[in-house]
Amino acid sequence: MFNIIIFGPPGAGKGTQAQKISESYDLMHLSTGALLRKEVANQTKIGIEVQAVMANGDLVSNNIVDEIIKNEINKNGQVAGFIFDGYPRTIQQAKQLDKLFTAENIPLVLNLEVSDEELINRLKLRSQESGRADDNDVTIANRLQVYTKQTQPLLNFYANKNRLISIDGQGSIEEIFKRLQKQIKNRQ
Ligand code: B4P
Repeated sequence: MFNIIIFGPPGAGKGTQAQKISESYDLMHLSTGALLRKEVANQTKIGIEVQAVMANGDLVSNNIVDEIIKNEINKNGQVAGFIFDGYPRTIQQAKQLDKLFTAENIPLVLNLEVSDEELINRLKLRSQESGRADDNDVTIANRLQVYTKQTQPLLNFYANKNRLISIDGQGSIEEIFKRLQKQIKNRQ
């Protein structure tokens, strides 16, 4: 089993690149953002609980996302591997995820590096058509702050475990995908 975490701030291109990696390497794409948006759209118990938090650009509680991920992994035990997109976002989530894998198939972390200016431009552009409750000026600023405070510390966590590879996340989608493929080939 081969597993990858695609990491980066909001708007770094995680969703975009995760989809391409999923198709090319036959890995199951697990996006916590997409899974949570589905709960909201279906107005499930979880969806009702998390919708205001998400619309505000804050993080949903660790217990909810940890449970969603654990269920998805258990449901899909036969796949060749997973690509985690938007998960983990806190140290607690990272520790929880590690418990689900053995040393041989512990996920590799591919970090997309993008300047704040470019992130804001991309998210503002997406806000014109996405219809996402969290794609607006105030919430975009909050999401970047939340990333810096709660998610960025994971870079050190993974660097200390020699699992972190940082990639230039600026350029065309195809250019970035080629950079990612090169790193995946080296580690597969
Ligand atoms: P996510 O859905 O993960 O949203 P995101 O961080 O904005 O990333 P996304 O994948 O959408 O953006 P991408 O970079 O692909 O999370 C949404 C919310 O869910 C969170 O704020 C939180 O409330 C909750 N949540 C999710 N996971 C959680 C967790 N683990 N714990 C707690 N809460 C959680 O794309 C951005 C834009 O850039 C797109 O329009 C794309 O087309 C464009 N783009 C991509 N690559 C480009 C390139 N190379 N050049 C130009 N544009 C590009």
